[in-house]
Amino acid sequence: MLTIYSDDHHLHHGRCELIDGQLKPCFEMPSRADHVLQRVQKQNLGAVEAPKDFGLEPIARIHSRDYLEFFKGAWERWTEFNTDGDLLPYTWPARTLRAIKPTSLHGQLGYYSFDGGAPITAGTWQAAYSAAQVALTAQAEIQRGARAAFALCRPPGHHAASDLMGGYCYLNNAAIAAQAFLDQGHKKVAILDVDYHHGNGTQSIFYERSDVLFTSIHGHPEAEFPFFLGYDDERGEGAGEGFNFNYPLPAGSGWDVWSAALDQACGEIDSYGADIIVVSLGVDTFKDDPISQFKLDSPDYLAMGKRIAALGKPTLFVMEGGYAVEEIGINAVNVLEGFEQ
Ligand code: SP5
Ligand code: ZN
Repeated sequence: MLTIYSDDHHLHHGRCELIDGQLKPCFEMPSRADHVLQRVQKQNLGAVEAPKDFGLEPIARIHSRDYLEFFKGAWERWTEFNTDGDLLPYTWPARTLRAIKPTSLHGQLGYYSFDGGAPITAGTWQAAYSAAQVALTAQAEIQRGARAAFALCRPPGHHAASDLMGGYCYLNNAAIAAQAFLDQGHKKVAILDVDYHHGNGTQSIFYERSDVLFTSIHGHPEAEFPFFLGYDDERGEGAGEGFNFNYPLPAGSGWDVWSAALDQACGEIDSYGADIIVVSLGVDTFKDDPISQFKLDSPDYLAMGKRIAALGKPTLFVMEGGYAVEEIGINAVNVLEGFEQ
């Protein structure tokens, strides 16, 4: 399987995030992608290539122009404040406030985010832009006839909505790739989101559409980030009704419970008749993940890949979360190896 990877991800290295009342070093760190790349090479998964540049247009098919313009220019505006911290939001238009776009940098940052977990640093735009190109380059490989490809994206994307950053995500790499498949002639794309967290951004982007089926297995939002989306009664709206399937699971879920949900999600993907599968591949379901509560073990990821392969469709894997840095490579590449077995 071909892997697409860009060193540009090193340009994004947020300093800290708020965890249990303390500012801690960001869990979403550059070494994550480095470990996955090393494992790809160690296991001889296949060639590793740099992304091509497809420009901004395929990104603008998913993200609003005003959001992209804000994100691209935010760091430059922040340098005028002459502080050395990351750019982080601190006020959001929650209930009782107005969702209007203020003129100031921090007002706009609150307007274009849903949490304080997506710090903007000097290189964040370039890193996120390159991650989207990584996804698009892997997508093009499948478009040319490959059975599968691996987009080793960092920063991740599935929490990012059309005009919102959050949850370590800025540009929704999986959604951008799914849209590219449709724009290049495919009629039905299924997204299978196996990250521990609900892919709220991806769901919201396709919620009123029937050309993308969204399925997600994740920690129950009653108790887990992102809290405000990901319940099983969210089935899609309008033309999208019946094309959204959430499988929220309790803390402590292991492979037995998790794989039963995977079977159900795969059943929906089969019935839908997808041409293409896009997998939002987070491995924060691992038992030793520092911020998550599922109990998958490394061999389970081989079984996961095998089950996804049984769908029998061309499959694009897009890297999302996973914070047990020492094992992230083993677990992510196990999915890919399980798929190829
Ligand atoms: C892409 C992705 O996986 N994003 C996840 C963002 C999660 N942000 C909230 C983290 C809160 C962690 N709380 C853990 C408490 C441990 N004691
Ligand atoms: Zn996650």
